[in-house]
Amino acid sequence: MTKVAIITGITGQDGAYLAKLLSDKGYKVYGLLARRATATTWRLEYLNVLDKVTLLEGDLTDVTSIIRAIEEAKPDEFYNLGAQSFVATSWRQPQLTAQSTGVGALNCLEAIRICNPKIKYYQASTSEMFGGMPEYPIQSEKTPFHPRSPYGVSKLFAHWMTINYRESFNIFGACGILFNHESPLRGIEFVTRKVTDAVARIKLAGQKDLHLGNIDAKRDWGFAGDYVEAMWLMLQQENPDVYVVATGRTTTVRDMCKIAFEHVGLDYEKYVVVDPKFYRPAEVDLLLGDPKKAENILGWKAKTSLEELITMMVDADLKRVENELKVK
Ligand code: NDP
Ligand code: GDR
Repeated sequence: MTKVAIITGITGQDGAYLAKLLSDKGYKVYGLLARRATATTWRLEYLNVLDKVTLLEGDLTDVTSIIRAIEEAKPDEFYNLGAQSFVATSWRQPQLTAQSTGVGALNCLEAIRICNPKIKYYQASTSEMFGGMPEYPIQSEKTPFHPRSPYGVSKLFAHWMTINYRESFNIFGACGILFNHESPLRGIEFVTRKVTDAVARIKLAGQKDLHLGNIDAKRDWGFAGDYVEAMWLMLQQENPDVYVVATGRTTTVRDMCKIAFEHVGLDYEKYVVVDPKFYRPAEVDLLLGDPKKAENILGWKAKTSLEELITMMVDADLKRVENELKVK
């Protein structure tokens, strides 16, 4: 029997990779498409998966639209990847973030409870829930939470709601606490892609410098293509659970810049300008995940090194900039 999945956030980075993974596995894939003034399906096109998915209009803040989508798709699995996911924006639009990132998850769980409580639910939880407190330099499923942004607080609400719906209504709700993961499909506002795009523009298109915020922050960066596999594995287990998904290696933004610039033969120190405009009201200084549980129980391991990831992203951005210059 063909399995059916709904993905919220299908137009985002992870949504596109997951849509590809599931459709390659033979799933019928539906995606919730939030109404926007301009098309947002470029990532699905990039991975050649747009014509293999069915998009249903809906918004996480409108529970009736989620109920409609479930009634139409009749899914076995529901992956809630939709969110206002940019941490910096969450201070400027805290209520929107709480509604889509936090209450949005509750809306999905309610829709499942009402329509069919047997649907398996995946919640996109995040390492931002830990807040990078100095007393916990390595974070695992047992580390206490201390979110440091409206985004992190909203995600923690969604995380606990998932566990609460499991305990209250026996819904199969799994939470993946994913650490940062990137790809050539990463939004341009996130630091890795901001850097790889700038490297390409400095190399090929005369960009002079790159303004960044806190370059001493440390992140555990992996490849999104590897991480969506872990999401799927969590819903194939007998019981729902919480898993940290990470590489187990942490690197400063500064050293990530070094890798990116060196790939095109440039010295990052000549171009990177520290600009307080990009500092955050509260910073998460250090994220480093312990992925042992995911390794032992899911059999999952990150396959792509940071060097492979960043050079893959720089190469993709070099191609994009070359194509832009050809059109001009
Ligand atoms: P993106 O920002 O790339 O994608 C977010 C998606 O959510 C987009 O498709 C966006 O639609 C959609 N969306 C936003 N608001 C709504 C809404 N109100 N109703 C319906 N859809 C909405 O995020 P990623 O793909 O990087 O991340 C996927 C999920 O995983 C997110 O929940 C994120 O918070 C979480 N996460 C991500 C990590 C990472 O490092 N990437 C790490 C840990 C967790 P549109 O395109 O129309 O704006
Ligand atoms: P993050 O990712 O906040 O960890 O959230 P981001 O790439 O935005 O920032 C990572 C670190 O880099 C520092 N930084 C900058 N960040 C941005 N965006 N722009 C800059 O100019 C800049 N300069 C320094 C930041 O301060 C931060 O320390 C991502 C998102 O995908 C979340 O949705 C997800 O939950 C977490 O990862 C895990």
